[in-house]
Amino acid sequence: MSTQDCLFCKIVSGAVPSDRVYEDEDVFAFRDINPQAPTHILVIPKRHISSVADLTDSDVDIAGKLMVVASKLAGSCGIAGRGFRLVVNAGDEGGQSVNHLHLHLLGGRRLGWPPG
Ligand code: DGP
Repeated sequence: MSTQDCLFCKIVSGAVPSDRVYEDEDVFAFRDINPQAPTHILVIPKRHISSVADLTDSDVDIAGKLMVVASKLAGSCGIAGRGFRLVVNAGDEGGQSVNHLHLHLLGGRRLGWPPG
């Protein structure tokens, strides 16, 4: 898929509206359209990376930055103290439906384990 056809690239560019909660030069974060918890935020790289399975050694910085931003957002959203979950779905059986790398930040309720 080209970045022109990618839904999350369109959200980054503003072509598709979103409820943005954070943005810097590398990372964009916005509320999930179909929240699975009281707090459900997607944290994505602005640069198109299709999947966590496509990360390479040259992506170490952005992969780490996504984690750091997600952790800081958990703090600013008030869920860090209670606990939260970061989820990255990959591929068909992993439940990935949008082919642009994204971390789900979920919190605000007790989360079950194992996941479905
Ligand atoms: P995944 O299944 O891991 O690929 O997660 C994709 C998530 O993206 C899913 O929880 C719903 C969310 N999503 C899909 N389309 C949109 C959209 O247009 N806007 C927003 N804010 N979220 C979307």
